[in-house]
Amino acid sequence: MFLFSSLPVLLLCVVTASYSEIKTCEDAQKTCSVITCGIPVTNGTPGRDGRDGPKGEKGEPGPGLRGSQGPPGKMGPPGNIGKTGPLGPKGQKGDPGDTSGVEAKLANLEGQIRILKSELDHVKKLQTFSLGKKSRKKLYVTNGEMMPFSKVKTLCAELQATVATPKNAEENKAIQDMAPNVAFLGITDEVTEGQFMYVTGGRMTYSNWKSNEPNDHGSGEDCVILQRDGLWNDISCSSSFLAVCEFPA
Ligand SMILES: [Ca+2]
Ligand SMILES: [Ca+2]
Repeated sequence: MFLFSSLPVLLLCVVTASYSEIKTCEDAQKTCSVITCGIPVTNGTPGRDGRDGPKGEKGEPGPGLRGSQGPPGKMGPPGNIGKTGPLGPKGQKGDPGDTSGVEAKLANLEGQIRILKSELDHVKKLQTFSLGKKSRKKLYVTNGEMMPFSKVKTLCAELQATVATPKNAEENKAIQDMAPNVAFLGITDEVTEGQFMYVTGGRMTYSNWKSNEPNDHGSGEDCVILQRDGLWNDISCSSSFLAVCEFPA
């Protein structure tokens, strides 16, 4: 629209310029937007930069030097245990070791054991002579103390012995002769009333009861004592009597 509306003015300016040389171009510039003077025109200033173009393809690696290798990373977790490998080859037979030192020590120990055995036999003979009477294969020993039956059992067990238990008349006499007082025997009817058993196990096979005994008198009598006359009586286990232990000799 502006081009068409300004066209008559342009034509008028050209006509006016051609017909009237008196008018200067300076005058024409005041009224015309297009100058048709003969004055030479210089080039304008460069225009602004255009928009960025599309991204190009990745280029080749540059010619720069490659960096040095970094430090090794952290150690990873341990792997699973592998299978057992095959047996290795059998080794060569070794030289005989020096056993002279060991043999000497062994010989020394054997000598000491022989001396100890000899001393032990001597002590046993003295013990048999001084403390008890030996009946066949048994040795009876007392410390002369009076105590409840439970303590007698504990005392004999500590000595790796058992409470004196006569299983025939000869053994009963042996205990009677060595005991300076009324002694407990290793026999009770604690498990079943009236059924006397050995403390070491098994039913009683020999007895030497006093007449009218055992009577389980009063609140109950489950232990057995050997009287000074060699006869037996059932008695309370909590009463105190002589401790006599029995060793297999
Ligand atoms: Ca009883
Ligand atoms: Ca009784």
